[in-house]
Amino acid sequence: MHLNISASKLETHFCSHVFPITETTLRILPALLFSLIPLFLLYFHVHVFAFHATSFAAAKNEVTQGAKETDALLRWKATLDNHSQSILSSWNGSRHCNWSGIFCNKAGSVVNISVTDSGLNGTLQSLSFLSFPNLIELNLRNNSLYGVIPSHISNLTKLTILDLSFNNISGKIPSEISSLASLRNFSLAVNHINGTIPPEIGVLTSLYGVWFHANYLTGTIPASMGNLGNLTQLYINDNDLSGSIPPDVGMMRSLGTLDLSSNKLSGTIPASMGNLSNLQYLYLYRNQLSGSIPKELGMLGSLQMLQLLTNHMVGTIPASIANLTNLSSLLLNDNNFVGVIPVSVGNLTKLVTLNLADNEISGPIPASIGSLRKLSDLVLRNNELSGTLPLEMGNLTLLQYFLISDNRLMGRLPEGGYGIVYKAELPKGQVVAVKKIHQSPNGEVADLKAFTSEISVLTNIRHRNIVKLYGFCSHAWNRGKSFASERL
Ligand SMILES: *[C@@H]1O[C@H](CO)[C@@H](O)[C@H](O)[C@H]1NC(C)=O
Ligand SMILES: *[C@@H]1O[C@H](CO)[C@@H](O)[C@H](O)[C@H]1NC(C)=O
Ligand SMILES: *[C@@H]1O[C@H](CO)[C@@H](O)[C@H](O)[C@H]1NC(C)=O
Ligand SMILES: *[C@@H]1O[C@H](CO)[C@@H](O)[C@H](O)[C@H]1NC(C)=O
Ligand SMILES: *[C@@H]1O[C@H](CO)[C@@H](O)[C@H](O)[C@H]1NC(C)=O
Ligand SMILES: *[C@@H]1O[C@H](CO)[C@@H](O)[C@H](O)[C@H]1NC(C)=O
Ligand SMILES: *[C@@H]1O[C@H](CO)[C@@H](O)[C@H](O)[C@H]1NC(C)=O
Ligand SMILES: *[C@@H]1O[C@H](CO)[C@@H](O)[C@H](O)[C@H]1NC(C)=O
Ligand SMILES: *[C@@H]1O[C@H](CO)[C@@H](O)[C@H](O)[C@H]1NC(C)=O
Ligand SMILES: *[C@@H]1O[C@H](CO)[C@@H](O)[C@H](O)[C@H]1NC(C)=O
Ligand SMILES: *[C@@H]1O[C@H](CO)[C@@H](O)[C@H](O)[C@H]1NC(C)=O
Ligand SMILES: CC(=O)N[C@H]1CO[C@H](CO)[C@@H](O)[C@@H]1O
Repeated sequence: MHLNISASKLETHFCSHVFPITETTLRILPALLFSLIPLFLLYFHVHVFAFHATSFAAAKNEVTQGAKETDALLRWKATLDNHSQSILSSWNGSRHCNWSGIFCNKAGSVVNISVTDSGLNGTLQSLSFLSFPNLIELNLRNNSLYGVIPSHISNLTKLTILDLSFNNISGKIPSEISSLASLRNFSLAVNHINGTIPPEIGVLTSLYGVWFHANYLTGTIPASMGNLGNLTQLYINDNDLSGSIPPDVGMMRSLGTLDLSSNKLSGTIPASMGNLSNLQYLYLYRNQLSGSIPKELGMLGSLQMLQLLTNHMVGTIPASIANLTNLSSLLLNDNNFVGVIPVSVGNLTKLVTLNLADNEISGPIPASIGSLRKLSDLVLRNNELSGTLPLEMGNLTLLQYFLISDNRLMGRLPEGGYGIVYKAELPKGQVVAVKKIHQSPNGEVADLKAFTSEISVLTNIRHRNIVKLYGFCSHAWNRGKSFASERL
């Protein structure tokens, strides 16, 4: 028998000439043909000669280019530690297109260097980027590279994919990245990069994805990023970015994911963000954002996740939120929101998680909440909610976490999917209500969650109609759980 119950805390945790056939042309046609024959022969000669000359030159260039590349790769290999050199044992001899991680075009020039997850230990400083004019992808993800990103990376003018994530790279992002005009995917995630995001990034209009998360970036989000009209994914979370979110962010019309979470951003959420009509995931949590939720966010009809938790936001939850009918996760907890839970919340029928905890929200829990049939986690604790729990809540059959402590709620827990109450009498003569939690088809875990949730409800509601929790026990042997409460 456990008598002290504390409900577990929920952490919600991409070659032909056309002659116009006129009467004149038809009349001069024989003469025209005659005059064309020598011209045509001459053209053929010149062409054949030129072809031989260029192909000879090209072949020669290929050889020199290939030798430059081989040399550059071997020189870089020699700067890496012994373990890395043994991993790159195939990097030997002159047939570099056949080395592991090296991919060439038909002309035998390197287009792709992809050596990932290999523990390569060394710096990029000694990699002669000028030797790879045809490089499209440089992927050195998940190695042990350290040191800075050399400014001569700018020589990789055809680069489309640059992935240096999961290394120990430090220093700043060089402004010379502005020369990488074809860059689509740019990942520096999980390194030790500091300094600011160079405003020059705004010229890289081919960018599709930017992953700079989990570094030590400081300064503000450059307004020039508004020029990145093709950018679909922007992850700059888990850095030390400060200042306010520039309104220019609203110009990145292709954005599907915007993650600015866990920074030091302040100021208000710009209303222009309502223009991001393709946005599906918006993470702004763990910052110092203030002001209220702009009603324009109600225009983000594609939004699936809106996570603003742990900020300093104020004001009411706008009724326009009802427009976000694709939302599955709405986390507004740990702010200073006031006012009531809008009745229109009932329109968010795809919601799985709704967390409004640790705010100053008042008024009743609207009956419309019973329409949220997919709801699994409903966390409303530590607010100023009052009134009784609506009977419609019994319709929430998938509810697993239901935390409503530290409010001013009263009333009976509606009968629903939680189980049946039995009346029982203890040996001492006390009459108790015994509730046996029915076995969940999903097994113990789901059962235990529902059980814990209900305990939380029962420990926090005080009303003459509701029983005081007396204790609970878990009978593992029959896979059923029950608890007893004092009768009225
Ligand atoms: C690396 O290998 C070279 C030659 O095999 C050796 O001289 C050197 O000591 C080795 N270095 C380390 C750190 O093991
Ligand atoms: C490189 O190739 C040469 C000759 O082909 C061979 O003798 C040598 O052992 C190779 N080195 C490594 C590290 O594989
Ligand atoms: C290099 O080519 C040879 C045959 O052409 C092949 O047997 C070998 O596996 C290749 N090496 C690599 C690393 O691809
Ligand atoms: C580069 O090589 C890697 C590894 O084989 C491959 O996954 C990637 O698609 C290649 N990149 C390009 C641009 O072809
Ligand atoms: C990095 O590579 C190692 C193997 O070398 C692997 O175990 C690890 O899961 C990889 N980490 C990431 C983040 O890809
Ligand atoms: C990489 O090499 C440096 C010295 O060359 C060494 O201090 C460091 O521990 C190595 N890192 C890893 C992850 O092996
Ligand atoms: C960035 O980190 C390097 C060490 O890795 C340090 O020397 C430099 O001062 C740091 N710069 C900033 C702006 O913090
Ligand atoms: C987006 O990319 C397309 C080609 O993929 C390009 O034509 C267009 O200019 C780019 N748009 C922007 C805003 O850069
Ligand atoms: C709701 O969405 C529609 C269409 O997306 C838009 O016209 C309307 O302004 C939005 N309403 C609010 C209150 O944001
Ligand atoms: C909610 O949906 C109902 C019907 O589905 C609609 O009449 C009502 O206007 C919606 N509320 C809001 C605030 O969009
Ligand atoms: C939802 O709950 C209410 C009150 O318990 C009930 O009257 C109503 O029939 C339920 N709606 C549906 C569709 O089950
Ligand atoms: C040929 C070329 O583009 N060279 C450049 C390589 O990168 C360095 C550093 O950015 C530049 O100074 C060179 O002009």
